[in-house]
Amino acid sequence: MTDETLSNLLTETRTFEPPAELAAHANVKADAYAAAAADHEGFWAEQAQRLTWAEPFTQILDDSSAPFYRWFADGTLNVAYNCVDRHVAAGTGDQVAIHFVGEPGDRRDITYAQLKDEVSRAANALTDLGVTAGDRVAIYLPMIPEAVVSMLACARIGATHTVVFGGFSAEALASRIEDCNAKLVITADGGYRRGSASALKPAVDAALEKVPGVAQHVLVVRRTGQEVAWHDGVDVWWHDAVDGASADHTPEAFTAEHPLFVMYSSGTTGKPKGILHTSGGYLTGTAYTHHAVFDLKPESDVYWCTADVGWITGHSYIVYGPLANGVTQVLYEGTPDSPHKGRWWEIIQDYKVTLFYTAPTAIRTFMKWGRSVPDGYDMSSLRLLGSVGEPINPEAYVWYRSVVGGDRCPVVDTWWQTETGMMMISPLPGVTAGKPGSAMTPLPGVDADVVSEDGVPVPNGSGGYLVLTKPWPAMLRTLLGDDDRFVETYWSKYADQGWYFAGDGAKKDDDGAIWLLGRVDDVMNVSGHRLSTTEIESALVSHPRVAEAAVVGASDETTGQAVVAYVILREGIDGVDGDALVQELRNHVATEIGAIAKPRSIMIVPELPKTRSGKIMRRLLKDVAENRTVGDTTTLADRSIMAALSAQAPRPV
Ligand code: 6R9
Repeated sequence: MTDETLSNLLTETRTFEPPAELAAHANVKADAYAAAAADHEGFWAEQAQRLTWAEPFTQILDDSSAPFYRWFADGTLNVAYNCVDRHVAAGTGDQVAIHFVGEPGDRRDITYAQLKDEVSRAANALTDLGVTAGDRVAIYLPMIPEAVVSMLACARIGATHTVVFGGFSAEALASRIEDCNAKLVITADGGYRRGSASALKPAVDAALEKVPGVAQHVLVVRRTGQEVAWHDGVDVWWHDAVDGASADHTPEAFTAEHPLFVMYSSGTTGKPKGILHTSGGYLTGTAYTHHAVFDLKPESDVYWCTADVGWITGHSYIVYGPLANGVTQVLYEGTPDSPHKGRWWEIIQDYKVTLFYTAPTAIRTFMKWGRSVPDGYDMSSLRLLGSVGEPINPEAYVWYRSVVGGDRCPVVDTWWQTETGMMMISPLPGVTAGKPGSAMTPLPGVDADVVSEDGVPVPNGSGGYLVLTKPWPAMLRTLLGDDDRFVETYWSKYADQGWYFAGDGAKKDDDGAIWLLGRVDDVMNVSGHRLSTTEIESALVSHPRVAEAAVVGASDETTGQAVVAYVILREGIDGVDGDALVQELRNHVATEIGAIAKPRSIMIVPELPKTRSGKIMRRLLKDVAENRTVGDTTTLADRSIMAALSAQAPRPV
């Protein structure tokens, strides 16, 4: 973030008080902060009572081998039972759990009773395919109900799932299947995206060829009906295996620390990190925050989170938190502009959505399309709006509040991470006044601070690094197979204090409210998705023409940041068709990682700016990418390089 944006942010003075009606009936009132501060562990033990435990826990937090914390460790539960069966047992089996809206217009309502049957059938089918507790299952599906069912079926039998976003390439899928040693892959023939059927199964076939001998079976949902290559003995149709299976399945209880899922996320090195979450603490944290931050009234609210289940937001706030709370929610398969730009607003109107959760990048896109689109729909059902994934700029916040929320709905800007599992810094809608651009204060039971390089909390009005100063139940437990990297990445910077280092810059305003300022490491945030500069650099360098590559995140009006790459060619530029090569390199990144990682622009350069010790100075490349006067170049080994680079305008593609 530039200094200019930073000062813009800090001169933002608008505040919006909680609506009186919401405040009067809010699920969580101001006293929760004091209660949690007085007894941190007691507070979370109380929240854990939202769940149904098979065997109650006797110990709350085990910090004996910190930072490998354990929560509720001697308690046992079944996560799927908590998300589905117990609602049926409580008599709300006829309530709709999922209003599914397919992109082509097909719709399906699934009640909790039906969801219980479907999850049970899938659990039996998985067992028949040889999956047992402790095994790993990779899920590579579009946003269809089977994605939710698959996750819950894994949870039900104690298998650990890893959901790989459908936009990722075969290469990325293969590395995840291999890294977590997935025994089964669940996929579909394809899904609908932007008005056409796009294939998924071929990527699974290609992935399995790259890592032979890992997955034993591929379970395939028929979604689009497109032709698929078939491998007898390996491939199994979902409708054959699941539809015919018994709907009777007794959920087994697992310990609270039983691994629930692994979510891969970009880190600062080329290799994605397998972030491991477990059961009891994770479900407690997501259920509580979903109840508190959305002020959820399960009997009357209709909730919609537009994230994909392939990301943590989909895990925590489509599947686990909301279903544990017995929500009725919308699940939408497609894109916001298919078949028309009012699709989302139409869905809100049709289902009378009351609670809506989306990302700033989507809001900025809608701003570009103009308010006349949402103005054409009746969205008076909405009562609360949420934002997640990246800092929301004040203008987008105000537009969201006014155009979508009719100036009556509070906006909750929720800061959290794949690693935190649950929302950490956010307003409570009935308590906290909202300031456009600020995530405000840590939630009850969460302890965060903004500190200097050497670990001193900064005074109000100053900036520093965001840290989490106490363990929380939904925290990641480790990085799969790499405890050292877990300790090194999150716990080494402030090891003396025992604080979790989030990797985000932040500022406290004069009232102590927290403003997030973006990543402080080499991780970019493109449309709310985390991408690692190093990962894209290594994808570029894997192309035979590329000798060296440097990637930076440049600010972008719509996507927050955009990928800008600089490459040095192996045999120089002579005789090269630059435009064709740039196109080829962009496609190469899409093949290696996925379309979301495609650079917005690639500059072919003769040299990269480096320090004398050989470190690429990305800060300077960012200046060029953002058309700024290049900053301090005194540490450069060769200062003439920057003049040459600046003279070369980014190649538009
Ligand atoms: C949930 C999710 C985490 C990173 C995080 C931060 C950024 C997320 C934010 C936000 C400012 C918010 N981030 N929410 N920044 N305000 N409300 O997005 O997880 O994909 O792991 O990304 O996203 O930089 O460190 P994940």
